[in-house]
Amino acid sequence: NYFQAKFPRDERFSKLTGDDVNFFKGVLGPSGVITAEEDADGVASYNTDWMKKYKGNGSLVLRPKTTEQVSEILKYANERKLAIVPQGGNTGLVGGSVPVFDEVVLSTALMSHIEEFDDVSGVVTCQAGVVLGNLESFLHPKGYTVPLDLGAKGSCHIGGNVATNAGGLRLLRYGSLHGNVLGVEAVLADGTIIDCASTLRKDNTGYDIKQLFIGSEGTLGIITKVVLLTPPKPQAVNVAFFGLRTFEDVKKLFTRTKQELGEILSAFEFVDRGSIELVVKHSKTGARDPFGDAYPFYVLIETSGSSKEHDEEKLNTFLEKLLGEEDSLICDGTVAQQTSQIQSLWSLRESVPESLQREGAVYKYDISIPLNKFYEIVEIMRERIGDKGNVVGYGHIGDSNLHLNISSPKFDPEVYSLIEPYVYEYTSKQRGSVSAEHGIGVMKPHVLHCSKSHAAIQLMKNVKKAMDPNGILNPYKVLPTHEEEKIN
Ligand code: FAD
Ligand code: 2HG
Ligand code: ZN
Repeated sequence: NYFQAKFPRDERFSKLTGDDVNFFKGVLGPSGVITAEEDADGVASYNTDWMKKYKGNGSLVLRPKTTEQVSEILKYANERKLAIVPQGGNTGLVGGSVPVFDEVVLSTALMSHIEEFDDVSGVVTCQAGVVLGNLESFLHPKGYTVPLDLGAKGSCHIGGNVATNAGGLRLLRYGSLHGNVLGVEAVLADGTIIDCASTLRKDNTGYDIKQLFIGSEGTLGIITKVVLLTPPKPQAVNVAFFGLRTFEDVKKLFTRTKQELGEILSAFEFVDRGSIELVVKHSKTGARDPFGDAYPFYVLIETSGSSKEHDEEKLNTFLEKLLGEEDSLICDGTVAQQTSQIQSLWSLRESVPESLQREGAVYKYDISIPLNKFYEIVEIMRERIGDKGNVVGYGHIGDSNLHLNISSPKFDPEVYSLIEPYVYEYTSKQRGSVSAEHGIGVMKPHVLHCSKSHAAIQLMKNVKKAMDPNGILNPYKVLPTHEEEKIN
């Protein structure tokens, strides 16, 4: 834990009493309530995030099963002015899912029912707490799949995905959740249930209210139900991995790939040499360097289509063509033949975040940056940090989304001051985004202005005030506190 809030607890919020706990036990029954008094370890895990960077001091966890229970909880909390943190799978990377001080955690862990599936339209309706990987397993035998895929799919909840507008590895193919989510049911701070759980693709009846909840990170309402449009499961998935000399070549390869594999392309992911070294160093499954020689840059291309032979042939021909060209863009390349090989190649990309965690303290930046500047910030940071830390870059080239990560054996204020505010100011100058896909949480409210105008932030505040006048939903997150605004 090395995050220290630079603002005090908001004293408008009440402190939890025994009567409050008894009320919640009455609503949920004893099994739906975990208290620090009765189960300190149980509560501790809800207070700490996946990175172990953020640690709150909440003493109560509520685990409702139904929308009506969520509504009763919020109505009471709003009247009593008790602050609430919604929590899904707790895999968020910006500290949004855990208390900052003593907020009550409302977990969707027991809201895990898949309610309805239409096998003609592919529309699925489920409770917010369904684990993404479980939803995928439910859909696959029916010939469908989820339109988003993340390394955290074994733990993250669909409600958490919608609340963060998670991007992930296949956004390039299926687009963002703003397009794939057809409906949302949510509970407002005062307990009002907003039923926008439409299953329609077209519905232009005024403001599209559900969009407000997508990416609102638990600050506008608690998502209780999600209606998702799911695509057919591809019949054939192929993966190729390339080693390249320069980042210029990575960009050229992206253009060529779109031109030559466009209609079957489902991912174009990038890792640099430093990232691969971390994966190999920390692998528990014996991950190895993909090629005999080491290269500065690597690209993973995935295709998904309806004919294995056809796609395989297309990919092989593409690889042969690239290798055969004078001044080839690629130094080496391989196409996976079997499922196990596909998995090993994917794990060279997907295991980077976990490998980084084993290095000590990790300073994580998730930025949208134009492709012509994509890798420059990694090189600048290497220059600035020198041997005080390890700087790596990887991410979703297809979406211009760089994951810049820096690690040091333990949290080092000097390293930190070499990174921030520099990275945010640099991103702002390129008109990039300080959060491409992970959200703002408690990590970035103070730099929201780097990517949003004053007027836009003001409008966000007005929306928050209209939907949660007492500010009980996920306080200190997304919108800057008064203290943070004074610093700017
Ligand atoms: P949590 O972490 O529990 O919560 C995240 C935020 O949403 C919090 O602010 C919380 O208050 C709010 N929230 C949760 N549930 C609800 C709800 N029902 N109603 C209202 N608010 C709610 N993210 C990407 O975008 N792309 C990636 O490729 C990606 N890969 C990852 C890989 C790893 C290994 C890890 C650990 C994380 C990754 N993430 C990625 C980040 C994270 O997994 C996503 O942000 C995910 O969508 C969070 O889901 P969750 O259920 O864990 O939410
Ligand atoms: C990914 O794409 C995730 O692997 C995590 O978004 C990124 O660790 C990160 O910075
Ligand atoms: Zn990512």
